[in-house]
Amino acid sequence: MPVSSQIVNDIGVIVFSNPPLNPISATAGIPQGIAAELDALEAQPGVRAIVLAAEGRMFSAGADISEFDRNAAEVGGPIRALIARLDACRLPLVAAIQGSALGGGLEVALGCDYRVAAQDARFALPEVTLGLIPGAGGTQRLPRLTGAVRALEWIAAGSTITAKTAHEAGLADALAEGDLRAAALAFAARVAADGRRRPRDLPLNTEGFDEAVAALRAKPQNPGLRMAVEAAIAAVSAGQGADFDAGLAEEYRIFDALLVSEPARALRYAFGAERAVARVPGLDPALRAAEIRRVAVIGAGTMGIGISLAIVQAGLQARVIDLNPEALERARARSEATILRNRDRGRLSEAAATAQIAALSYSSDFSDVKGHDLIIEAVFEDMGVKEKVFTELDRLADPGTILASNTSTLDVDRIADFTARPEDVVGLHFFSPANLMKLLEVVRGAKTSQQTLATVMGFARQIRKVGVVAGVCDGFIGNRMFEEYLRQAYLLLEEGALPAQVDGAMERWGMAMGPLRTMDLAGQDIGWNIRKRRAAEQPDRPYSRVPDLICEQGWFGQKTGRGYYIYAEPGAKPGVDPEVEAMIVAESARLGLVRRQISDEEIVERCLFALTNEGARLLEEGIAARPLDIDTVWMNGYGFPRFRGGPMFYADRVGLPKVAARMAEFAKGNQGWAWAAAPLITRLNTEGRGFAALNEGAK
Ligand code: 3H9
Repeated sequence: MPVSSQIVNDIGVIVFSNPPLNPISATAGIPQGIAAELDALEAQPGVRAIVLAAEGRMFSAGADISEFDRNAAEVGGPIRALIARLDACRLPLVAAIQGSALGGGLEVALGCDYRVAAQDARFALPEVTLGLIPGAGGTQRLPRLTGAVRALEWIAAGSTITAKTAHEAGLADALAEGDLRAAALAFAARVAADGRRRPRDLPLNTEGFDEAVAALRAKPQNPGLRMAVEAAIAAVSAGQGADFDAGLAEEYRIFDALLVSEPARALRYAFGAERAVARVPGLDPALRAAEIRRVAVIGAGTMGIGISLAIVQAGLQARVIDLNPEALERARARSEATILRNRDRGRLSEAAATAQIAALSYSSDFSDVKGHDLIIEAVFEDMGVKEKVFTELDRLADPGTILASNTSTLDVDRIADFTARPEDVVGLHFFSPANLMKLLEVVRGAKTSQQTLATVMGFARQIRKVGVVAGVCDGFIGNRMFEEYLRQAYLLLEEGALPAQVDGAMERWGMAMGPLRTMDLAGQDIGWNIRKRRAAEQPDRPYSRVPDLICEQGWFGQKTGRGYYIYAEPGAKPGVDPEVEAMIVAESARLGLVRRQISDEEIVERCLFALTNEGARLLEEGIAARPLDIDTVWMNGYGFPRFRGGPMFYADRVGLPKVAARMAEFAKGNQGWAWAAAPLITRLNTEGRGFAALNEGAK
């Protein structure tokens, strides 16, 4: 039974259960079940108060997101009806909260008179992260408990509140010492005689509200979040009139409208996609990931440092191995400085910082690769160097150890064949800075075993990365698509745009950083090397010369002070570089191209549809299993705005027939060969389907 009740002495206890995270799902009968148990308990003459509790590790993860694509009334109806039923109850109500009370889960608890929480409980109204606001009274009841300013700040940021802060702020009424259920029962017995104390009846403190609104509006915010923040301001403001129900109705109206908005659809998709990537097609779901505790990282360069930090941040041991003792010393110094900076900024406790430093060790002796569950190679990107490393790993590593390469472009199958155990070899492509970036491309070689794959997917989760499986090809999913995106950015320069226009258009559209600024940040020299190799390997796919012209000057981006822009120092704001602009204009003339005004719309379409087209090829080739894998890569590794849902989702929203028509137009222009439509796009259009059809069954 998802909801049950009992009477303990003279207190009714309702317990609901919808494992693993107790979403308030109407399909599972949770809101209806709670209301029914309430009816039954209220009808019992001896019952003096009621405790509402949940089974499992958390009180509730909120309304059931998987039900959100129904019509708005069906989404809001059941949970709102439950809370209205709580309002109408004659007996005092106490929520007993363990783990997290999120979104609609917290709103149900706010429909009770009191909240008793475990010491380690967490509270949040995280709806803005889904492009929404709380839609079951959260924007109306929370302000009455904590004051409007605090409530607005928490709702607008989707903040997670600790039990201690919740208690101080009036959101939690008591923190349980020991057993939560017993504490809630004792609390209920104490307040039973006091009658009801509904949050909706409490006075509202609005002191400082206008200033808080002004401060929120002054904060830079991406356009996706901005909409939800404005909605939160409107809803909390609506609660300041005399009529509670009018405020509530306004909140419902705003929530229902947001639910069908494009950003909310995209953010919902992103939420589901980031979880669906863990269910790898063809991988036996019954296979359990082997436990990874000790990891060796070969190479003490930037990637090695970032990877080892990501590992110790997750509580595992990392040993950095590099034959050069000076490189090791530099790595140690940089890693410790990063950890201590995190401590100084309050992101880490003293104890956690000490533990992370202790979990890192360094060795210049290659035979120390022994005794590890996983070895991640992060050495120079050259097949000869990889061959040496993997031959040695094969000779020295314990049997069964997983051997991973952090290569970003090289052939993982060739690397695997340097060993006599290719089934244990896999690609783990981290993104820089590896301690911060969420994405981990897991490259499945032709001989990678199911067990190896299952274990590294488990490892990705352990180190809090979003692991996405890719097949072997030059660039895997992300970089292969990035190549086509950059190709268009460079061609746009040749045809008439300037760097700031290209970047500005993409950033206004929502990309975290425009393509040229990204290259300046990453360092142009890496791309230059790749282009030289590709020029030899793929002479039929010529590249614009613009980036090479800049590299030939030794202008590699931020680290050299110049790239597409001028930088006073690394990390400084990019300044327009007239010399670069002159070089671009001269290149157009050399090519005989008459420079033209290019609209922001064309810039955005060309950069994005180039991604979509290459993404479709990756699907055809089986490099990416589903469109959602591609979208997850882009949202987590390349600053693609979550409120747009990724390049494949976005193309569906534009409409694949329109995308194909625009590509056909572009094919008539400069370097039109790059716009040959992927057969998959043509096929889907013929069938009247979109990429979404290829995601079906992922749940
Ligand atoms: C809301 O409440 C609106 C209301 O204000 C108004 C309504 C009218 N629903 O993330 P995990 C699934 S909006 C359905 O891997 P973790 C998840 O998909 C909601 N399913 O675990 C996954 O399924 P699968 C406000 C949900 O421990 C499984 O549970 N709430 C929900 O890493 C495990 O999830 C939020 O925004 C849900 N609400 O993280 C919280 N939540 O195994 C959203 C999870 O099939 N949830 N699932 O892939 C989270 O942020 C994380 O799941 C959480 C746990 C931190 C709770």
